[in-house]
Amino acid sequence: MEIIDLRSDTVTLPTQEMRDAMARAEVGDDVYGEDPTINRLQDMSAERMGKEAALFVPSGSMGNLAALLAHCQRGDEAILGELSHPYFYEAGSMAALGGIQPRPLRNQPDGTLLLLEIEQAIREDDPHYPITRLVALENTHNRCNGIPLTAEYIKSVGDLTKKHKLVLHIDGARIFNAEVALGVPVKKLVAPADSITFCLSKGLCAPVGSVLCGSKEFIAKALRVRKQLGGGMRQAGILAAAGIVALEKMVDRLAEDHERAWKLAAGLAEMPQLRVNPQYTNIVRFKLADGSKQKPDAIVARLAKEGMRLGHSGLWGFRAVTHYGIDDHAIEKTLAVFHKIFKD
Ligand code: TLP
Repeated sequence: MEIIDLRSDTVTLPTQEMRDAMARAEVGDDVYGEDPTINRLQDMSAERMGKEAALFVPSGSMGNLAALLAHCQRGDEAILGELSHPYFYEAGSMAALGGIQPRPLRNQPDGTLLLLEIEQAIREDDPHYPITRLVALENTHNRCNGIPLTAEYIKSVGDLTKKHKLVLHIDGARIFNAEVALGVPVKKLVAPADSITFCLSKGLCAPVGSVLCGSKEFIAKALRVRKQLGGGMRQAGILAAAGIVALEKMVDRLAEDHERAWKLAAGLAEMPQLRVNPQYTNIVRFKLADGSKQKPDAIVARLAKEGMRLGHSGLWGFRAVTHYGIDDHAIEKTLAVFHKIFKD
């Protein structure tokens, strides 16, 4: 059966060019810093992000955690959005493994945190309080409909963190979707940040891996943390080779994913049974209209019978994510199946 998998852009498969590059990759022991392909990917990543250095890590979650552990001490506080990935979806790792206290603030519908609320959350120097160390932003913002944060907003948060001698980390798992959607170079988007994690294995289709970027001093600390977390890999140049193809070949085409997400959102919005959130990049979030007789689980099961997979939870409704494996036909078929479900 034809499978249309809209659950996430994490389901993308490596392209043939990636598989060829992986087969040919020159490798070495990266724990000794001797894998030439990883070294090349790290250099390219640092260059692309406008930072001094970079570190290849197995996942976005490890990239965020390594950043938090390298920046913060036990008992420090990290200000971040209540809908942000490190707070919502990383199994409480910063608290469990780093003794870092998260200070969640309300995310605005546009994914931002209010500057005033950040400023109010910064602790005074008082032994009763934890030390505020870090602010984290997410760009694009998954739970906020994949919205990209603008360079102006990020700069205003960077000005604030500098003023208060705090660190700014960006979870840029989908930062290239932001670059493409805003038409602003990624270097400019991340310039105010002290560190940034971006993912190679989402819309960019590499099978594994994320990259953490920042100053040389910060990356040296993060390298030790990566080892503590068991993330020091050996001949992983075989993975980095796919990451290099991801960076060189897969960024510009993200515009196609955004266009298809727009078509999907527009088609779903025509159905009175659904309420579709605003769409910005490759993420479409929607819910059943109030009073609907349909049950979300039944819809998911019915879609599955037709070979279609969607993200769903009682907490946030449906999520459909477009990616390299989703073509125009997949969008048309998805819309046709929804029409059929609502007709029956
Ligand atoms: N997000 C996944 C799930 O974990 C929710 C997805 O399907 O979207 N930052 C952001 C903004 C992410 O969306 C994700 C993955 C991560 C970090 C973590 O990346 P991985 O899965 O590589 O640990």
